[in-house]
Order: sequence, then structure tokens, then C-alpha cells
Amino acid sequence: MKLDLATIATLAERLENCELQAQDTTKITDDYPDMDWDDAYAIQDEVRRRKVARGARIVGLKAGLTSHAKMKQMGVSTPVFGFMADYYAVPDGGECRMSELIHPKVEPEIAFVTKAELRGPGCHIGAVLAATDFVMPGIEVIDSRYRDFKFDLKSVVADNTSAVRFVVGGQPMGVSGVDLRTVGIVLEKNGLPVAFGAGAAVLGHPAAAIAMLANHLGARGECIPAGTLILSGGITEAVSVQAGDNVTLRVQGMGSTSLRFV
Ligand code: 0L1
Ligand code: MG
Repeated sequence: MKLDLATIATLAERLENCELQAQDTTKITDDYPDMDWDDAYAIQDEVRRRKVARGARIVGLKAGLTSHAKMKQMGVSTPVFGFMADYYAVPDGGECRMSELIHPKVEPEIAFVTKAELRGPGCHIGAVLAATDFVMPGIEVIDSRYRDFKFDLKSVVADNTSAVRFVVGGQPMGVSGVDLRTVGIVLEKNGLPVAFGAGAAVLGHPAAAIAMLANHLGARGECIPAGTLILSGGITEAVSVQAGDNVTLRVQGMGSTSLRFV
């Protein structure tokens, strides 16, 4: 690691304050160009610790930048991982207040809920499917704290991978007999389809994103516990939203979930 504990704490406070006050900032690698991956995840861990210390619960995990569409949109080449706090959860059909956000975008995702622990290294799609209780539609709202979504990967990891809100719903479905690669999705904004795709857009198979997360955590001596909700990553590019927008995600065989921005 290149950063000392005091610097990590200062950067976590800066990024979390930006989230809580809906203010943007410049990317932290402008000030600390030599920071490494361990520093980036240490800052994210400190953001998480701050939330838990204030009484928030961690209700899920996420993989981000898992599709070529997203990687191309952001000019990067590696998935990243983050967490979801309890107050990120929006009820199905519920409201997301624009006054609490900077420049939100939505991503159509397949959400997994596990029924058994997943532990890397060596976690693979088969292990993920065996440990999956059900899958369901999930819309992630991302809101990079960096001005104009301009960042590099280490800055975005420190910023908890732009996580800010999410909604899950529809008809939860077991994975037995389902080919998640060919499951189709339609993202609608105000009743109009704005993005389409299929599960294979996420690393060839959405379960591959969950395996990568388990292997990432395994390298840190951590695991994905049973009963964890995980967003596997945007199937298409992220779509910008503004106040008044209604967003619905339909996933083949899993119904739909929606939220609106007010
Ligand atoms: O969940 C995601 O794919 C977002 C990862 C962070 C990059 C971004 O803000 O687009
Ligand atoms: Mg996402």
C-alpha cells in the first residue's frame, strides 16, 4: 500500500461526504497518482466502516463494469466490486429523490440471492449456480461522486463503484433449467424501450461476475455468505435519468421491477 491510514480516512470522509451531500469532486488519483489497488479498496472499506458505525446495515454486494458495453462506455477493462447499504434500497415501484443525487444513471442487472456460502479462490459458474437461491430483475442507480463521471478504476473503487440506490423485484426465479446467457432484458424509460440485451453481455454469463466477486473476496480472506443479494453488473450501457422519469426493467421469465425519479 502507498497511502497511510490517515490519508485513507481523509479520502473516505471526502468521498462519503460527497455522497451524503450530493456534491461532486475531482478524482482522488489527481492528488494521489501512486495509490494502488489495496489503497482503493481500503478507502472503500473505510467508507463502509463509517456507514456501519452510524448504524447502517450492509444489505448486498455488487459487481460493476462487467459488460463490454459498460467497459467501453467508461473506457476501462476490469470489473470492480462494491457494497450496498440499507438506505440504498428503493421499494419496488418506489421513488428516488433527485435532490439526494448528483447525476444518476440506471443500469439493468440480474440480481442473485445466495443460499450457500461462496468462497474463492477457484469459485466458478457451477459453484455459483449451485449456491444460488433465486435470481430476479434489479435496477442499479449509479451516481459517481466524480465530476462528469470522469475517473479511473482506482478512484471508482474507492468511491464504492458509484453505488447509490437500487431496486429489485419481479418474480424471483430459481436457476435450475434456466440459461441465464440467453435471458433477454428490456429497460424502459417513461414507457419507451431505451436499452436491450441478454445475460451473456455480462462476462459471457452473469454467474461469472458472482464467481469473480467470490474470488476477489477470497484473496482478501473474505467470502460471500449465504443469503447475500448481489447485483451482477449492467447488461447495457448506463442510461441517464432526470426528475420525472419512470424506469422499468423487464427480464424474460422474471417479470419486472421499476422506480421513478422525483
Ligand atoms: O455498477 C457499475 O457498473 C458502475 C461501476 C462504476 C463505474 C460507473 O460509475 O459507471
Ligand atoms: Mg451496476
